[in-house]
Amino acid sequence: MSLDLPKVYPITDTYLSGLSHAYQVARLIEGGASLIQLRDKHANPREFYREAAAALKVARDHHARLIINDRVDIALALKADGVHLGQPDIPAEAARRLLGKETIIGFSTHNIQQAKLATSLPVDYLAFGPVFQTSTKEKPDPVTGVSVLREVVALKGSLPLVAIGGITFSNALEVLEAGANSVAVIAALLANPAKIAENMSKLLATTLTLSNETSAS
Ligand code: TZP
Ligand code: MG
Repeated sequence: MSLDLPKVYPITDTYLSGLSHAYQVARLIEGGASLIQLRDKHANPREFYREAAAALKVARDHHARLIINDRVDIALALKADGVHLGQPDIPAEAARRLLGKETIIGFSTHNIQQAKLATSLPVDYLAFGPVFQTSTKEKPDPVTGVSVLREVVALKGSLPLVAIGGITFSNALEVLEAGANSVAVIAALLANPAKIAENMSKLLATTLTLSNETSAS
């Protein structure tokens, strides 16, 4: 069955927020998040494992799902809800063999060709971007804009699609109206660490104004 993605898919960032993954997860859940990705490009595997274990406990206590960025080993060891793979990570087929069919696998794509190839992979959702300019990712791929996102919407078939990169309160609706099933967001939710729950709930509320026609697709 196709994965039912929430309209807003927050991703943690300890550098930007200055907060532990577990604390960010708690605040995001307080704001209404039900699916959260843990992303850490700086911690070593041992630290990331320890932080992810603590964050997973918070998520489990609140029936939210946690996806681990990059690290299939950590997702497997902790029995997390899923893993998010990038282009340089281990192949989706290998991750699927290790994790089994129930675990969510997401896959990042940055251009039309990658998105096309990804439609035949054993993954549960595609991420596409950066749709807009982002300062959060080091060495991001070129900005795609909403028009290329629309082309991906047209080719992806029934695979759920997450738009990522520079998504804010001002452009989230445009991206969802273009046909993305969800928006993955870092800076707009975490840059003000005192307002994570508030911003999460505001962004979710923004997406509720989507027309039924768009949100049913
Ligand atoms: N992949 C493409 S853009 C991006 C990632 C991880 C960063 C998104 O962060 P922000 O702050 O929402 O632009
Ligand atoms: Mg990655």
